[in-house]
Amino acid sequence: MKKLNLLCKSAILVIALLAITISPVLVKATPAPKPIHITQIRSCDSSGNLKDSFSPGEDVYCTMHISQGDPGQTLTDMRIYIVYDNEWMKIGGVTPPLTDRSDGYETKSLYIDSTNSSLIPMWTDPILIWSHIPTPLVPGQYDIVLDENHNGQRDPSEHVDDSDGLVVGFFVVPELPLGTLMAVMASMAAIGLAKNRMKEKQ
Ligand SMILES: [Ca+2]
Ligand SMILES: [Ca+2]
Ligand SMILES: [Ca+2]
Repeated sequence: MKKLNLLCKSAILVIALLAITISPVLVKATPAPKPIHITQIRSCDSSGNLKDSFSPGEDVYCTMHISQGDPGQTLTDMRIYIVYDNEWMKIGGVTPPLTDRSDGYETKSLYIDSTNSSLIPMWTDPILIWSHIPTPLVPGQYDIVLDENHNGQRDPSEHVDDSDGLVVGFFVVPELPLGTLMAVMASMAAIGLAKNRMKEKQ
């Protein structure tokens, strides 16, 4: 009888030890789902080809690169602003409010399901962010800002087409005779170069 009791106690001890050993493994087996992570936003055409120069009679699209996101994850009501070149940058330590210079900012939500989850990393389908109808695009130099938390300003973790401030997100170039066009582009490039030099000195 004593032998039987000893056997029972040993069995209980082994089961308890197994439970202690296995439980952390079981907890680890259900990791938290990975949230959607966007790494870039870039200007493109209606087919998703990256494009940085548009004429006033064209439409501007953008695409976002998603590096991570488990099924069921969402990002809701992100805003996509088109602003003048570097207009999103801090001035005197103050982050300026974003003012859209196109036909209004776009609102975009992302939802990851089991189908598109398997495609990540991926670029999103092109998103129309500035239509030339009814008003043609205004020539100039622009950046695209992804306001993920839709608070109307560019926070440090939020992406910009021109994230380093050294390159323009995209140009809208006037439709002019070739000679005039070359002169305009040369002057725009010179202005950009001068700005970059000023930034590097700061
Ligand atoms: Ca727009
Ligand atoms: Ca923001
Ligand atoms: Ca671009």
